[in-house]
Amino acid sequence: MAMERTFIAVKPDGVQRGLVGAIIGRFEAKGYKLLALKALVPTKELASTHYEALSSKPFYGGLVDFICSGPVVAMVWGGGDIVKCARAMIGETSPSASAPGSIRGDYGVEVGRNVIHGSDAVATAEREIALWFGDEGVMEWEPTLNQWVYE
Ligand code: DAT
Ligand code: MG
Repeated sequence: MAMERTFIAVKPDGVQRGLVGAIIGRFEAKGYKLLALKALVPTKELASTHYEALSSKPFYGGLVDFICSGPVVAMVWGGGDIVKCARAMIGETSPSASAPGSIRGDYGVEVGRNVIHGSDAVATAEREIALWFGDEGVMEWEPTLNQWVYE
């Protein structure tokens, strides 16, 4: 099983709605390890760089404004196959297409208020971790309960 890192962010709607604790709880309960966490109101530069692959989309401007509209909780989580598995925990891009039990399926209604971001591939995750955390440092540590999560 590949040990990976992924970038997760609770978007301004998730923070405003008081979902930070519930979302962190899901990743903790799954058995993943928290490697970095901070709260910030993203600058326009950070948000537009984060979403630059979508810059030709008609919703890009509104998306960037939304991400800058309030506090975001940015995190790095680590674990076995975490990039793909975190995306499954998050659900589909649209909450209305997301299964109940997934984060977007349980907490969201509209695509433009879908509560959470998760990296879509290992290379994207490393790019996003560098963009959001840079030289601030992301922890490396071995949880003492790893032996009860991994064989
Ligand atoms: P995801 O967040 O599932 O990786 P994405 O990378 O395709 O989805 O898009 C980034 C964000 O842009 C998404 O979380 C919400 C917004 N978005 C995507 N498609 C949209 C659409 N058709 N209308 C409005 N916002 C959209
Ligand atoms: Mg994406």
